[in-house]
Amino acid sequence: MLTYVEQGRDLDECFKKIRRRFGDKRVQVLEQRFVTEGGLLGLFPRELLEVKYCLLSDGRNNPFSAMAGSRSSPAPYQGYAGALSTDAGGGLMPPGAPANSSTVTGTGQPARGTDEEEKRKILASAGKDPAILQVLSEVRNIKEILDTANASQKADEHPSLRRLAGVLRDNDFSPAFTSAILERARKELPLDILNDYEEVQDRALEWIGERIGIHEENQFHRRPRLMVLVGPTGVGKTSTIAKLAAFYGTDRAGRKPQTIKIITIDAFKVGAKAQIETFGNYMGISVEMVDNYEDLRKVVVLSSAGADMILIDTIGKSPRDSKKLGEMHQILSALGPHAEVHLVIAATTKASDIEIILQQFEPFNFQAVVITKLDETYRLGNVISVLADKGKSVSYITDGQKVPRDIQIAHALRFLTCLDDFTVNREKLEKRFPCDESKMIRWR
Ligand SMILES: Nc1nc2c(ncn2[C@@H]2O[C@H](COP(=O)(O)OP(=O)(O)OP(=O)(O)O)[C@@H](O)[C@H]2O)c(=O)[nH]1
Ligand SMILES: [Mg+2]
Repeated sequence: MLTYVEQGRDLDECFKKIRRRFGDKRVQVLEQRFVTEGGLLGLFPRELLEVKYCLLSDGRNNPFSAMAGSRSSPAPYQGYAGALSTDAGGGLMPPGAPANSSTVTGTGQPARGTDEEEKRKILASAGKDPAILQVLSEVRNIKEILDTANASQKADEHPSLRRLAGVLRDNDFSPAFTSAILERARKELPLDILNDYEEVQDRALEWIGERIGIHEENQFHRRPRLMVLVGPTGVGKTSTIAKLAAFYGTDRAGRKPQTIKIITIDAFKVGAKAQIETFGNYMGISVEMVDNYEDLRKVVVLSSAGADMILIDTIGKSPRDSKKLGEMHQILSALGPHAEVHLVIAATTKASDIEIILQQFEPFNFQAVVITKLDETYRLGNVISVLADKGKSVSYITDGQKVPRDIQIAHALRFLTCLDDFTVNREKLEKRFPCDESKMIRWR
């Protein structure tokens, strides 16, 4: 079997190159991997996707019949060099091909059952590989962009909806989210409302707000309440721990101050200890450092006496580093099933990366997401779209570097007022999404 290799920024670019080379011939992708290339003295290298593939003839003359029988070298995806579409499972399929189309065995007979099983296995293992997740996510994005572009170019689209589509896109809402809002507008808004753009955007803001999941704080915690923050590096976990400690540990907002303790699983990072200890000393909060399961278990038991709440800070983990994520997961299992896990994500993260972060941190069973660095972006559509799509809710938001001031309990209105190019009718939205003052954090 002759195999070929193509490199590109992403799968789309690789397929374009394959198409240039082989026209509309069918291909079978055998392997995908990221390779680094170039760079000056090893600095600033470029990461490229490398696709290994072979040409497919039709089923009667199958060029990879030997491979189809080999379970050790499965073929992750099939596709045409010419065009791509994704099947329900995220795999690439030739346009128009049935979702369960199968490869052909060495005898020329379709091996539907085994290939279905094979495909499931491949997709399951692909679902754990961040590199493949990235590729799948980008392919899905390409498809969504094409779908929305087609939808918004409809000649008979009302001008208000065209304008709304543009504003949603500029705010980085995903094509799927944008399409859903436009579809709802087409269905629900009569012509007199469509003719009034202000009214159209008010409705759109309401619909966006409805899709922002807000995490309801459990009022009846076991004592002490264990709250853990996990997430990628540098997103603001430690700063948020300090903000939370100040919020729950003082009588601001009319709450009874709670006795807080902090544990940090961050003993490896230079300066990490000093960072949180300085804050702990200032606030009179005890801070413990641990780096393994046993010590965490012991420290939690010891700290539990007299504590209302134990905040656990963790070392930032790259979502690409499955091994280190696994180690952190193992250490945190010392907390038992009652710990509340919050995943911290910066609002500046692009949508496809948020998807990967959510997926890679899923084993931590996080109950909610903390969105940080709201002050650093005017585009929140990425965060809103992905969280809505994945059904995740937000517990807190932070919008600045000042400890303890720059934190709030999550609220739909806070997201809506951050959107660019929308004129927010605050009064109307406050009625639609009322603020429970007792839950607000008011430092300012
Ligand atoms: N603008 C802005 N900066 C923030 C916010 N939250 C945190 N930061 C800044 O982000 C940087 C990293 O914050 P940390 O709290 O150390 O982040 P971390 O997630 O603990 O980092 P690691 O422990 O290295 O993974 C610091 O400079 C913070 O001041 C925020 O809401 N807005
Ligand atoms: Mg930290």
